[in-house]
Amino acid sequence: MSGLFITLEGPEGAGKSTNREFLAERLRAQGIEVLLTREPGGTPLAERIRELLLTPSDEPMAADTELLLVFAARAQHLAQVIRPALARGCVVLCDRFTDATYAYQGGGRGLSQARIAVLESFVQGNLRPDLTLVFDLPVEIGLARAAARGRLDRFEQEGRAFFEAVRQTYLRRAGEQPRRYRILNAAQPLSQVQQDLDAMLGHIVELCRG
Ligand code: Z5A
Repeated sequence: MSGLFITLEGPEGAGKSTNREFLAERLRAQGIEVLLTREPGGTPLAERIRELLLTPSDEPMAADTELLLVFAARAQHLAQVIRPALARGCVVLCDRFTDATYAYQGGGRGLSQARIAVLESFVQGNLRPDLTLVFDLPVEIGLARAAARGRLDRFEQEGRAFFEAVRQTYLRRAGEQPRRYRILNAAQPLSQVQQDLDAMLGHIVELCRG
């Protein structure tokens, strides 16, 4: 038995967490077993790595350190949570995965996509998401939503150019592999975004049922 791996991606404030819950409810209503998780994190050890990544610090974090920490957390998450759940036949809904590494460490920090691809193969082998939903929205709307929540994390303190590069990397990757990605307009009111998700539900349920 093998489950289905669905990832939710997009810039800050795009509504990934909100819509992850919504999608999980819809799938469970169809009798599908769903596991919700997130990156960086998803296990106690990976959540500790998340803290290192998100907490602002006086010591600047080298881009390579950031990249390796992201993949260290991912290796733990895959071993403890994602692979076992897929082996049980679950649908795994994961808030961010390696597309975020291409977007933030690649697009944002300027690390080479080829170097990220080496680590992707090393840590994941052949495992890639079956479906990736990209919640897309203009940078200023996402940053305003993040700012409205209060204290900014280490990534949210970056400038506009960083987030523009993040957004463009997501859109480029989605354009290159249209079979795997679906782009949602996350600048719309939440009710409309969720109508758009409902419109995709038939396709997602079909994928879940193999
Ligand atoms: N990161 C990385 O660099 N490399 C990697 O490989 C990975 C991650 C995996 C943590 O991720 C950081 O890790 C992230 C990238 C980096 N950078 N940052 N910052 P995260 O997913 O935990 O952080 P986040 O993207 O900042 O989460 P977020 O801001 O919570 O975004 P969200 O989950 O997409 O949004 P939300 O929490 O569902 O909604 C945010 C607010 O907007 C909330 O008040 C909602 O009620 C509201 N909202 C949502 N949708 C709407 C609509 N449609 N209209 C109006 N308001 C809305």
